[in-house]
Amino acid sequence: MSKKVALITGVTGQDGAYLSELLLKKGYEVHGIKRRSSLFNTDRIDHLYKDQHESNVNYFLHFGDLTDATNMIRIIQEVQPDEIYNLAAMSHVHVSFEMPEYTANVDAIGTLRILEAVRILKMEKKTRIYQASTSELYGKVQETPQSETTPFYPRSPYGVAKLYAFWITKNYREAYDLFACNGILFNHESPLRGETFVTRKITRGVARIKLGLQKNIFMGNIDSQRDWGHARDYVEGMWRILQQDEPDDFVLATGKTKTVRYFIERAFAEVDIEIEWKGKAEDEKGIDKKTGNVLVEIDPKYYRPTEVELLLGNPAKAKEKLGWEPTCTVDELISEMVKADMDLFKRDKYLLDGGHKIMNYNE
Ligand code: NDP
Ligand code: GDR
Repeated sequence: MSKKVALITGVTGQDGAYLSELLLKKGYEVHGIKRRSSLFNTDRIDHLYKDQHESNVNYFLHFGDLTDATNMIRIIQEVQPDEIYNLAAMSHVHVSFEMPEYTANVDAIGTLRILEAVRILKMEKKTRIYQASTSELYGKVQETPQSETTPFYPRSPYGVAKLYAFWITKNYREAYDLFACNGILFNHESPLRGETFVTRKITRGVARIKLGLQKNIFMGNIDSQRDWGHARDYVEGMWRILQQDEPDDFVLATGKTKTVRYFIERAFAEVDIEIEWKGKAEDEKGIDKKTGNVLVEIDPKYYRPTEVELLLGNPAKAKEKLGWEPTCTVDELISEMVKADMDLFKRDKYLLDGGHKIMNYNE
């Protein structure tokens, strides 16, 4: 049997990297779409990339952008994928308030461009499509735990754009018989998580504070609750969604929720620092119990105009139909992320101690 061919948009992101690894292990020929950037932007996948002149190359990168329809059509025509994983997005909820139109163009219309490309190329029977939908669709709490039947109420331009993407995916499935599926994924993290998402911001800050590279971290709403899993588990779920006999939509979640505050406490505990909280609201501070140093402060600039207070998913359908279950607890996730950031920033510490300059990451 010939190799299956997969095309991943957003291949340079956290999930793109884990999914590339998974599909290569499964024997796929994997194609990824990366954006042109003035700096190298393939750090997360460089270990998978082989010189294209070597033999047995099965990983290919193409320049592209979800805002460019002709580029999408051409790449899909050239690659002839059996499976498309549409992971590309302006994925930062807070940033989407600053760039609502761009977010809609990429996250909503970008999804339409891919569906249309498959239709224009008459590849409906050949190509299966995975759409990276999100728990941000639930937004303002209607019920918990949130499942495939919970009503949506998005609370950000990102959530609203992804709502369009969810429905257009479903509509193309029903209208044109496309094998197009939504994975409604709750937050999933890893050492590869982008540095400005809350988990990585915390683990990076904790490591740098422990190593004496930074004094404190500034946070937004530390009482919001998230259902956090590990990205490695979630990309396995994406793949399983596309292996079903019939296209369908699935929630992937752990079924447990924790506050940002809990994440901060546990991350500091990983480096033997115990945090106690003093003050209220914007004046609240996280203090090192032993030294009295202020390690966490609140900066309202990180508050969102409208917040998603509580996410808690019900992954029962995925368990029953896909045989999918998360394998990593939030505490294991925190431990892995803090260890990885300690290793990363020990290099900076080493350079600094040797009298060299390092970049200032104090954001
Ligand atoms: P990342 O932000 O890490 O990666 C996003 C990817 O999309 C990057 O490769 C980025 O490229 C690319 N991208 C952004 N804009 C464009 C564009 N205009 N054209 C082409 N590519 C673009 O996100 P994650 O890996 O965490 O998430 C993957 C997908 O899953 C996203 O769609 C996200 O919205 C969704 N999602 C994520 C969840 C999570 O908890 N991680 C949960 C639910 C859904 P570059 O590297 O150049 O910036
Ligand atoms: P989220 O992730 O918005 O859930 O979207 P993020 O990690 O950005 O925020 C989670 C919660 O933490 C609160 N928070 C802060 N967030 C950030 N980024 N920075 C801070 O300093 C901070 N302080 C508190 C937030 O207000 C929020 O409540 C992620 C993205 O990956 C989306 O693409 C994806 O769809 C959803 O998860 C599911």
